[in-house]
Amino acid sequence: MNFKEELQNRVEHIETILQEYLPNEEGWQKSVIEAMNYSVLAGGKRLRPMLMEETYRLFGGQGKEIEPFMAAIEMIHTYSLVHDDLPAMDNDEYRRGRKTTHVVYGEAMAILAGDGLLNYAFETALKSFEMDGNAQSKAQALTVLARKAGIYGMIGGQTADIEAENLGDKVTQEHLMFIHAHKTSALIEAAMMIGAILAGADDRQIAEVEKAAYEIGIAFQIQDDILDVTSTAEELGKPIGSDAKNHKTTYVTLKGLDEAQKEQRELSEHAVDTIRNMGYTNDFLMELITSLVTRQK
Ligand code: GRG
Repeated sequence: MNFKEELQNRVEHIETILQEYLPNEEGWQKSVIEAMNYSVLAGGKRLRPMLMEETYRLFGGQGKEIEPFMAAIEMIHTYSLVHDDLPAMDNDEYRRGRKTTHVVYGEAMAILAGDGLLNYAFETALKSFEMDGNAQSKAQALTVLARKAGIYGMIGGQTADIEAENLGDKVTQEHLMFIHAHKTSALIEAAMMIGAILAGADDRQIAEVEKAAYEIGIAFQIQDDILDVTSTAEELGKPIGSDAKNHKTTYVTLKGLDEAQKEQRELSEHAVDTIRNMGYTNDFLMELITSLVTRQK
């Protein structure tokens, strides 16, 4: 089987898991649940649950306890996109090739859908305690999920990002790295660390995974910045040029396209080496990481 087919199989497998864990659209809260499910099922690369499961497999994990965490991280990621698209933030009309949640359901319902997804993510992850597996590892995984999504992770990064918008070209490399490390890498770190934790990796291995995931996240974000300049709206499923529109300093504006591409390749290669040097193999994971550098959407 080739990489593209394997990737497609994994996306389908993740979407089956998501369907299983998403709430039923019923009751007086039906509207918010519809908006939540619309947002999660809008498509997307499913990168975070994929990285989580592949890291779990890398360290020999075989159970189903990973599945509620896979659904949970995609719910948290989706909530962040729903809120990021709101008029008070980026005010975007399209995402994943479809109208954004606030355009379809109204602003109030989009805020609630984001809140609902964030909370439901933890309700979902907690279901892993009803399954086989080590309860202490699950508690550790929950701790990582909560922290990396919060003020010391993604929300912290989004805060620094919003403040950077008012600074124009005065944003420093240090400020930009804080944004990328927290807004983008933190959730990727959570995904891969949780995979490692649930598979029983030791503390040193978890720390190595965190380092590799940090680099993957930065490389992923640099490609996001590059695509905003070089891609098309059809390919991306969202408007291009939004960084320039919002006067954002990005890796590309700071370093230029060539240097950004070079650094991104180096980061990704280093991440692959870090994982290889741990002595475990997962060819699909390696190819997935490498493919992120050349992704077109
Ligand atoms: C609102 C708390 C809060 C956080 C928002 C994720 C985020 C933080 C903002 C979205 C904008 C952005 C460019 C974030 C950087 C991370 C990133 C590239 C997200 C898009 O992730 P993909 O490409 O999206 O994995 P799909 O649609 O494929 O799931």
